[in-house]
Amino acid sequence: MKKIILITWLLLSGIAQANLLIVDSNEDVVQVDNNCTLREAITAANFDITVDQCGTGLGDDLIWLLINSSGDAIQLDNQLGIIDGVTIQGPGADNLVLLPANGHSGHIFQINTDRDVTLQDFRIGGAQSSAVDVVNVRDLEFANMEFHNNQAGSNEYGGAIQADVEDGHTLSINSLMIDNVLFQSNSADYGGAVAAGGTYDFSVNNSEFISNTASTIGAAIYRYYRGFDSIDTVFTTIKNSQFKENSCSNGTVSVLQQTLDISESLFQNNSGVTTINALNTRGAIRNSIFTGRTSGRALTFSGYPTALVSIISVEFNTFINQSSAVDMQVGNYATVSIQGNAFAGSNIISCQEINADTLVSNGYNLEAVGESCTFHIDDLSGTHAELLPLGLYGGDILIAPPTVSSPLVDTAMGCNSNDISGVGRPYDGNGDGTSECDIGAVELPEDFDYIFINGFE
Ligand SMILES: [Ca+2]
Ligand SMILES: [Ca+2]
Ligand SMILES: [Ca+2]
Ligand SMILES: [Ca+2]
Repeated sequence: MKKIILITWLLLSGIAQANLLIVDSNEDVVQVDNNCTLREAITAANFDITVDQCGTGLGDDLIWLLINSSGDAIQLDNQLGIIDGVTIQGPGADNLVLLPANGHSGHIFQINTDRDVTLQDFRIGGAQSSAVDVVNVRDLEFANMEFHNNQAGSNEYGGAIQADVEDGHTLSINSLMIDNVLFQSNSADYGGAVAAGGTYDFSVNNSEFISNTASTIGAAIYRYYRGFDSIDTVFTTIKNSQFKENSCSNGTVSVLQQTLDISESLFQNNSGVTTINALNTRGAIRNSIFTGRTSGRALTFSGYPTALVSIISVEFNTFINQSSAVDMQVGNYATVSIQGNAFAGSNIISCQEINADTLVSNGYNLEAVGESCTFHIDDLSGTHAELLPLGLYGGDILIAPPTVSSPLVDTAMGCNSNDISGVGRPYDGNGDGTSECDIGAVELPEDFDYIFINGFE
């Protein structure tokens, strides 16, 4: 049945020339023995030839890994080279892992084609060299995958994915899309999970980055473009994703020269000097939660005198940090506007300007302790946010909703997108018949009982 669905999909998907190649063995040999290994299927797909029982490749092929007993593995003796357009479809990340055999210290995949490549529905673990190394590719997509415990080798960037044009590791790539992928405990000097330098489009949706580390820059993501001309045309989009317990002295997510759009995401218990390090960057950070810091900074913005000033808007986020943590620092050659944020932690200095008049408040911010961010007539300073504890309130992402009586509810203007749970806003949270925006990342729904949903009273 699955096979029929896949073939139908293939026919309907507009791929003029492609074949379905079905892998039915978890061995790693190329040998005529009446089966089809992954290495045989990739060989058939690369050269559009017939290999053993795989069938014959033709154009941009689909390789289906029909190895779906729970916990199955393919141990690779050396890297798999992809040199033609292909989709490699696994049986689910829980059902199949690709890992290096003893003695293989190279990549799991190396991609070198001018066609599109998609890897989906399997797991890669334990690579001692960037798990996926990109030399050339057109559109590259990872979907429904997991990367565990992969580490970059010496002089490599990106423990899981090395796609860095800017620093010379990758020659060409049109776009990199990451959708529903878990990156856990990967490491590198630059980009513990992903190194994605260059001018191509980079997007992350619905993904998790947990316990990744980098020794130099970007525990989860390293995304630098060092030119000074393309700031408005280089896009980094991060949406509906979670970054937890990643560690690097210089940023969990480190970006240079980008138009940045971070929304509906959770940043929790990341360590190092800063969670987001945005240099020479424009764009917006919206509807996200930054929590769990007792020192360092959640957001750091600065620039270079040789470039256009970086301009960021920070809107409708919730910050829950304590002690000496700073929620946001505006450094040299950066300008930041804030609106509708809840600076809800007990830290005294939520906003820090290196130079005067670089932070602009457009109102509707609340600051629990102090008044470092709250100087607009429509801001609230020294006001407790009255949040419920960070927890799962019916969704799949930790949130800290306002209580019904919170001063956050129905006291803001200008929220024109979803809250962190992806729910459209505003709602009428105070029951007066008028739907207005709540300050912070979480919009209190109408007639919704969080306490009941959360299972305690
Ligand atoms: Ca064979
Ligand atoms: Ca082919
Ligand atoms: Ca509301
Ligand atoms: Ca209302």
